[in-house]
Amino acid sequence: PRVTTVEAFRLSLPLVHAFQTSSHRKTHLEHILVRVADADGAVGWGEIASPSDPYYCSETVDICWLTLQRYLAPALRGADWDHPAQVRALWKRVRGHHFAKAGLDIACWDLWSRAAGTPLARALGGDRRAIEAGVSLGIEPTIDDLLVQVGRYAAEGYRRIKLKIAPGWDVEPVRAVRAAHPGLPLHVDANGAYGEDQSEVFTALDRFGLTMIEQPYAPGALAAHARLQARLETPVCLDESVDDLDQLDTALELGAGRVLNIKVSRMGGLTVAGIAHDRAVEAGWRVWCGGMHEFGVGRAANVAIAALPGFTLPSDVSGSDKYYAHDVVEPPIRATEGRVPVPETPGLGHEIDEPLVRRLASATLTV
Ligand code: OSB
Ligand code: MG
Repeated sequence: PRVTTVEAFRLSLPLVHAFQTSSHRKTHLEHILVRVADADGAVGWGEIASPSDPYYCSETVDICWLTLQRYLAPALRGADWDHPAQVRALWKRVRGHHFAKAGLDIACWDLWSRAAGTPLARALGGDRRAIEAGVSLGIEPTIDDLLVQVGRYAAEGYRRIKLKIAPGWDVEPVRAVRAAHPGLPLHVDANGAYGEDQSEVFTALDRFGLTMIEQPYAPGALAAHARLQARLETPVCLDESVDDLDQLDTALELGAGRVLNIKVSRMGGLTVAGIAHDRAVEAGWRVWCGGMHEFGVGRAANVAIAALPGFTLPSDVSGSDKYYAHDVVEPPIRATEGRVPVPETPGLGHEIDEPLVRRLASATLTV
């Protein structure tokens, strides 16, 4: 294909329940949807799910918008490619900017697999018919509020619950949730909020039978993660620490964990996410698919990659309804008894409500 038009739409959707992490609180999320069209009239959609503020990563919505307009969309427009795995070479001179790259990468995979009549999951090499879903719960005002949330999602049948932790909100909430739900698969995510001098928290958390401790230390602290993993029973999971294949190589070599959270956005797209999956599984790590509170477009891409055989732990691909009252795709992503079906229809397998996207967009650009 040869992409002749790239369009981008900035849009903000209200969250059904405010989400608080170690760094900030959100009530709305603004993401960028991208639409690519080729000379034959084929269309594909992608999502740039970067946060609005630079607290999870340095890329923000504003920065993605500029990078897309100035570098990435012009590099894609007019270029010939046979397979979507080739498009990342078009912007290889651009360092970083993985969220913006991921949006275009997803759109090219969608365009190509739709035109080929193939479901995206199958095009990526995934054979699952459904994937196991977990939920990620933010920091709540009180432990009782947290127990209400946990009870609700456990009752809906989600396969595991992840709790955000931060200094001052760690051992006590985990103890309370564990006491209320002794057999529930449970893990924690610190988003890098701890220093190695606070590692006694993880010694305490090691006694609750958690499936993993996600990103305890800062992203660059691979050696510290390796030291922690060496003395814990609980597997350490890396998220922010691994945003390219070289960091993955270093993490595997050091034994900086035993689990990898693979995010399509953080890795710069589906192609790299697939390679990361192969390498981590080959090295004996377990992998699962993380999320960035995506709207339906990005969420559908997550479902597709999570259909690969190595994704053996439940993924953060909860139903659209956990976050948004009205999603931009039809049908919305639905979890039933903690399982999300993998679409059998071409491409992302969900139709984008294009009139809604155009109506809600606070800004649009065309390259
Ligand atoms: O660290 O996994 C994270 C959301 C935004 C930024 C970082 C993270 C998250 C989540 C949400 O945990 C996962 C989801 O999309 O359901
Ligand atoms: Mg995380």
